Amino acid sequence: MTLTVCGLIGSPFYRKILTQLNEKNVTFDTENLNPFKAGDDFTAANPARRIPLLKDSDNGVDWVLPDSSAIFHYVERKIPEPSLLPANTADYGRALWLEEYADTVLASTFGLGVFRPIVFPQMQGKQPDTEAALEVVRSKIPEINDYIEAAIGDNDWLTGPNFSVADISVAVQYANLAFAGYVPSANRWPNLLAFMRRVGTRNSFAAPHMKAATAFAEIQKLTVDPEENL
Ligand SMILES: N[C@@H](CCC(=O)N[C@@H](CS)C(=O)NCC(=O)O)C(=O)O
Repeated sequence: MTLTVCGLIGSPFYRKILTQLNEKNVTFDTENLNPFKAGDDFTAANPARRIPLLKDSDNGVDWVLPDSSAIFHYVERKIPEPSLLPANTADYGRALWLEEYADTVLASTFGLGVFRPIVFPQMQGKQPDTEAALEVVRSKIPEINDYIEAAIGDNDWLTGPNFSVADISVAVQYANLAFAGYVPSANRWPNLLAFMRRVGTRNSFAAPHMKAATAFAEIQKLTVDPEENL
């Protein structure tokens, strides 16, 4: 079996799958795939033209699976241990919901609202759109932080006693906010900050995260006035 994950290290969805496979302790290959530059074969593999993609040699050379959620649950079935899905049914349902919430609301608010206006212009030698990003940090992100803060509560992980798909999906999205320069206030959202630190101690997450952090090291970060308590 050779699993190959295609994408870019800056993509939270790509790192979601790298973290999962690292948790499984399996060897796998990676392939650089830039969704903005890929050719027609990318459209054939995924008409939505989004990364990541997964290739699995067990299924033949033409087999390719798009979408981080489809890939994640495919891998869970193929390599069940250690499981990243809660054993308890209620927790399992919550984990699927939080994966969906992270992949949609967090991804669009953090990615399109903050990461892109800060990082993308700089990749083309232009100035970041700091005002646009700050507007999203002020108007949309606090309510998301409140929701995740309450979902964590006094627990280590979002859904039950073990690290799960929910934790990975949420953490990779907050990581991209940090690459753009925004880290939620530790006074206002202490559970969220403690959660991010806890996730950061796992090698499965930290290894791809550090690679991405290095790639964005030179980016001029967003600065938020501490007085705003954001
Ligand atoms: N629902 C998809 C979303 C993937 C996604 O949006 N990937 C971004 C990179 S982080 C992408 O490929 N964007 C290309 C574009 O916007 O054209 C998943 O879970 O894989």
